[in-house]
Amino acid sequence: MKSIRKTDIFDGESVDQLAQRIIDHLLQWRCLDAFCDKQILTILDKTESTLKPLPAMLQIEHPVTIFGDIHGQLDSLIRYFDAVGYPPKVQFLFLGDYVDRGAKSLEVSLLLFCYKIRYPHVVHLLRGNHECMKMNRLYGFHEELARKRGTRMWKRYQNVFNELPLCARVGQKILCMHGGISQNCTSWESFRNLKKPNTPKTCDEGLQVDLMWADPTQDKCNAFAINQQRAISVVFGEKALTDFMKKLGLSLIVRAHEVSQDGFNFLFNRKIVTVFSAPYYCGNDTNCGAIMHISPSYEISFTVLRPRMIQTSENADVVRQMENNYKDLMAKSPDPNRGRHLTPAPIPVQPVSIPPLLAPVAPGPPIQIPPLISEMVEMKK
Ligand SMILES: [Mn+2]
Repeated sequence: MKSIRKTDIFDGESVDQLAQRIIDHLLQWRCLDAFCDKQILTILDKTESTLKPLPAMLQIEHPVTIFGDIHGQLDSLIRYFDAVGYPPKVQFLFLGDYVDRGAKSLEVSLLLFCYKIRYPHVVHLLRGNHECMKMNRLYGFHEELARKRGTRMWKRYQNVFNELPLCARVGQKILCMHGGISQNCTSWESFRNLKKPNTPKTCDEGLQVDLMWADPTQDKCNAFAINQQRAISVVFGEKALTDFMKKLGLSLIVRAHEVSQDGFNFLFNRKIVTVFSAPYYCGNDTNCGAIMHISPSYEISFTVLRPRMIQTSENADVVRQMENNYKDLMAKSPDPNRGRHLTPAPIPVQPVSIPPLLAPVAPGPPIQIPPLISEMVEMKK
C-alpha cells in the first residue's frame, strides 16, 4: 500500500502561494531550510513553464531598473530591493549570472524565480554565461547544491536555465544582454530567428555565445577579435560597436559580465555601459556594486552599493583601498546622503545622462521585428 508522504503536507497550496511564502521566508531568514526539495522542484517546474513561451529577445518598456551580475550574493540583492523597492513596485530586468562564486546561489536564484512566477510581466530574467552547465558545474553552484540539496536538483536547474531569454530591448533604442554584441548579427531579423540554446554545444556557438560572453575592448581593435582572456567568444572595439548600433538604430547597449570598480562603467562616448551588481566580489575585491535606472523620460541613474566590510588587522590595506575608491567615486558624483554601507536611493550619479536619450525617443524609422513587439505588448496587458 502506498504511504502518504509527509513532505506533501503543503500540497493544498497553489504554486503562487508557495512562491510568495518562499519570498517572505527568504527576505526574513535568508535561507530555505523550511522548504523541502519537492517544493523547490515545484518552483523550478513553474519557472520553466513560465519562461518557455518567451522569445530569445524580450521587448520591454521603460521605466525599468537593471541588475548586472549577482553571483549568489543574496544580502546585496536584498539591500538593493530595500533601497529602490521590491517587485512589483518597480519593473526589473536582470542580466544574468545569478549563480556561482557567492555562497547563496540557490537562495538568489529561487528568490528571483519566485518573483518571476508571482510577477511575470514585471520581473525579467536573462541568461548569463554562468547559467550554462559547463560554468556552474565548476564555479560553485554544483558544489553548493550537492551540499544543500543533492545533484539531482542541479540537473533540474539546467532545464530552467535553458529557457532564459538572451537579450532584451528597452523601447526602441536600448539593447541589453549579459555579455555583448556579435558579428553574427546583421539585423533585427537575426534576433527574431534566435533560438534559446538548450545544449552545452549550442550555448557555445552563433549569436548566443557572444550575447552571453563578449566584452568591449579599448585595445586597438576596431572590429571583432578573439576574446583571448576568456578563451571563448569575441572582444569588440568602438567601430564594431558603432556599426552594430547604427545598423539596428540603437542609442545605448547595457551589459554586465565584467567587474567594475564603481559598479558601472561607460565606454566609447557612452554608447555602452557595464553594470555589475555584486559589491566586494568574491570577497577579495574592493569593487562597489550598482544597478541602473532608466526613468520614464529616459534619464539614466544608478544606485551604488558599497562593499560591506569590517576592518581587521589582516584586511586593513584592502579597507583603506576601498575607502579611497569610494572617495574617488563621491568626488566624481557628490552625494549628500552618503552612508557607511549604502548610498540611499534614488542615487543620481549626476550628471549621468546620455544626451541622445534625454529627449523622449522619437518613433524613428521602423525596426523590423513586428511579430515580437505585438507579442510582447499583448503579454503586458
Ligand atoms: Mn558573466
